Amino acid sequence: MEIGDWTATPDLNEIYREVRAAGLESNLAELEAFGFTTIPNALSAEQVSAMRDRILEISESRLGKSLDLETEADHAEVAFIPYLLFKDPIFKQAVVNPKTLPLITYLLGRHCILSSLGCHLKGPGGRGLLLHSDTGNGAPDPFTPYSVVANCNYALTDYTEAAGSLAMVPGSHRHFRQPTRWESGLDGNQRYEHVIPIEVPAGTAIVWHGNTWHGSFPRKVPGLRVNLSSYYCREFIQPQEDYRRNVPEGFLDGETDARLARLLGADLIHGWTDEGPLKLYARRREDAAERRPRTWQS
Ligand SMILES: O=C(O)CCC(=O)C(=O)O
Ligand SMILES: [Fe+2]
Repeated sequence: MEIGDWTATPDLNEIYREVRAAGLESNLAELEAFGFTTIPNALSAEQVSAMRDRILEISESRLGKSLDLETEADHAEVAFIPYLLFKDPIFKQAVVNPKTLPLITYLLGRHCILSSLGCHLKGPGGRGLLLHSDTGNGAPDPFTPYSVVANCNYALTDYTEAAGSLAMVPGSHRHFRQPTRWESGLDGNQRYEHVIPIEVPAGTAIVWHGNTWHGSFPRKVPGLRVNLSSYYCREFIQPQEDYRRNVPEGFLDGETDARLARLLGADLIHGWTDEGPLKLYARRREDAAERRPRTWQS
């Protein structure tokens, strides 16, 4: 049908027309029905190899060791390589890709923002990345039917289950909760019965609703699985006023506990740059274990 300028759906009319014009209407149907969709050739072969090479260079310097895409055996498990956007102009192309952005805009609205751009670099071994919903990263159950976060995962190496591909649970965006620990396994007798591997060639993008349960399989062969995770969120997740970077010197003097500091963002994890999130998570756990009040990050 022709989409009019209907007053009941003012944003949606235009966003839907953009989805249709980009040839993504069946992807939108898949997203609605199953909570995810795959877009073949979202990146060209040149874009894939340029992004992958750059990520490998950045990872080598970050991890302090040399890495081999084809034969790597030492780098086990998953390392998150954060904060890629400003590392090379090529990464802009992933974030504003006309083959994926209309679907992200459909899920999160026109004023959505980039939340992070990183790589889950995976070598052989380990448990993989257990099933989870990205919405649950800060939101309690039950989740909302609409997406508050959404992900676009680019395969920069071929995805097969043995190579450590993305894992999905079709339809799980309608569970409105995180998987339990009995529902989150990927391997051996811990494997969740409804999980499927997303087996696609490099250059494919996989876009999913923030609620959808996903993870990635352990890699069973030598070499590296490289992805690029372009992760977006709705604008309202941001505080309205920016306190965190603007607390005046001395403002918290005399506060006897950390509550006010925390309200102003003292122990927020989001907002990381090159250091990535892991140290911040570890410090928050330590503070909780020792019941140590933290007044501001140093
Ligand atoms: O390893 C993967 O590709 C999955 C990464 C993931 O869970 C995410 O980007 O939210
Ligand atoms: Fe995730």
